[in-house]
Amino acid sequence: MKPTNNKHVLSWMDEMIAITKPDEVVWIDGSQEQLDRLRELAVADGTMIRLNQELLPGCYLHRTHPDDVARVEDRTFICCEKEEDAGPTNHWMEPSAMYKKLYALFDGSMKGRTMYVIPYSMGVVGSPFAKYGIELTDSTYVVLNMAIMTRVGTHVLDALGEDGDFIRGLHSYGTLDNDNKYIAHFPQDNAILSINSNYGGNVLLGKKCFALRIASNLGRQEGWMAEHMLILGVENPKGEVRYVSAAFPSACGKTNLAMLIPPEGYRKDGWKAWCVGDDIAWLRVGPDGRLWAVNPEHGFFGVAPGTNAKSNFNALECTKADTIYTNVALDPSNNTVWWEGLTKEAPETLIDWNGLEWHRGDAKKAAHPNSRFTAPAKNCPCLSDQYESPNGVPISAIIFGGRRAKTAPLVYQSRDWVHGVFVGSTMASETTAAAAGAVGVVRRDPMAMLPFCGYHMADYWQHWLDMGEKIPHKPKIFHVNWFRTDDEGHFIWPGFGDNLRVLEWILARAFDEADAVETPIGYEPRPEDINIDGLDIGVDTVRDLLTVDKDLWRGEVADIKAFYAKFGDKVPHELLDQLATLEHNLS
Ligand code: GTP
Ligand code: SPV
Ligand code: MN
Repeated sequence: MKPTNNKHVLSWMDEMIAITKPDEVVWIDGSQEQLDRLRELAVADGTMIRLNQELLPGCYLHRTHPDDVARVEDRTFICCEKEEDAGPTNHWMEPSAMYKKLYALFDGSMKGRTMYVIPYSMGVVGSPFAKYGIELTDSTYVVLNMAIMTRVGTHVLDALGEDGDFIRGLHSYGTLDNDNKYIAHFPQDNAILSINSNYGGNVLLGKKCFALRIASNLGRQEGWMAEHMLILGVENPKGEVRYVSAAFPSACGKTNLAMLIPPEGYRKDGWKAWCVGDDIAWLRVGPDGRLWAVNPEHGFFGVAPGTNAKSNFNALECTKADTIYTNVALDPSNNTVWWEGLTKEAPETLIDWNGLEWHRGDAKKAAHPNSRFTAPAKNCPCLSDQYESPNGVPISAIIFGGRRAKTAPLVYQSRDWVHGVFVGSTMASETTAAAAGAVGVVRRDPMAMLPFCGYHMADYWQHWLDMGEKIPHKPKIFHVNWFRTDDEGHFIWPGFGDNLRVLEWILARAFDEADAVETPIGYEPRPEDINIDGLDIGVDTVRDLLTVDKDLWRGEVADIKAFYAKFGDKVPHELLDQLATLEHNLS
């Protein structure tokens, strides 16, 4: 018997079954028994390796195809009706042409395979923020990851009811043919088609595809925002919890900031940090006129390399049970996992992410730089008690940031909302292994949404400006950079837990409790306003980290002009005015 009467669900499924021709159709009910059976199946057919169940209970390792290790921005399409609505930063194809092309690729792609039907919710089921999706997939890896990353099961179908609408997602790993790999989004139909990949962000359709690319379209129509942001609660010694959300590009520190452990002196004084989310925030104006954020996800798909007990104790704790590791190294001595940065010294012998023997000192990496863990949110020792709150948490500060070896200072504050939107729209960062392509190249990544905005980026900036008009009690907007380097290329700022020192100033500013100095780019703390007690850097280093090098910034202005030029006359005039002000301030 089918677990739903919803006619939209059933008619769409009939269509997709006719195209993909699976041998069998299995509904995912969300029960542990069913997931256990799928884990058995995935181990039996080699999709996953069962790890040491005493040391890592419920944990498994998956290795992807060596050419299928990251998001593929080149193969990602926004298929809205008109090309100009996708904008210059998205790949576009006319929807009917894309459907035709992809349904030909999906034709019979599930022959000899099982189609799994995953009803899932982004957000707490039944809450005003929640949105529902169904992903059809032939990958047990996708099912088991979705069961961690989202709320999955029959209760979602119950919430949909007989007539409710949902986001349609169809995935087949196909043949993993790179030349025919497509991640295609159809905003008019709330539909996503993904074929020939079996890697994270390309195939866990609730995540970037739905919760950002499709949801950004919904947010624009319905007056809310879908952002690539962490959500963090900072509790001060008075016991007040103040919330920030922060947008950093992929692999630029969201998970780390979201789970930070306060420095020792701060802990002694009673500071605490609470994680609400590490990657995606949906933001709406509340009845009280503040901006409220929920994390629509149910788990963390985090970067493994660099995660250790010192850099991110909480993330490491998250991965100790019921976690799926992707492309990390296997330690055959005890059937556990390893990645670069987990321990100072690697074990002598490992099986690398390709499944090949690896020896300490080998030049190649044992774990892929974009290897990841999929861990349930409930594993997080610092999970906020507001994590499941149906209305989310009120945001007092929005923080933008990126990886900049020079140019961007440790922290600055925008003069107002419009200036903050300008700061977000001009964000730049060195590229990372999270997407296929070159690493370490500076590129503009507005609001960390370059790969995730499901419509024209300049319309998205306008939406940010419009939202500003709708939020009576607007969060203050800041920019941070943890990644300035010295002449030898070493990071100057200690980062990680010590980033709380910067958050302290940010939150004090957000509540009008701290002073600032004006610079050509915005407000900055005085160097002595950043607490460095217990650090081995001095106030002069902080002064260096806060310098605004006018020459570098004039170069920045030229680069922003060239970047804005790509968007033609669609760039909101408010942002052009901000650019003119910046140029004037630097002259
Ligand atoms: P996505 O999941 O790809 O969206 O990435 P993310 O923004 O959550 O990135 P994450 O927190 O996983 O950080 C990625 C890399 O940045 C890791 O290698 C971290 O070790 C490094 N990193 C994070 N925070 C800091 C910091 O404050 N300072 C320095 N130097 N490195 C950091
Ligand atoms: C990112 O690349 O920003 C991620 C990982 O968070 S993925 O889900 O693959 O997009
Ligand atoms: Mn991300």
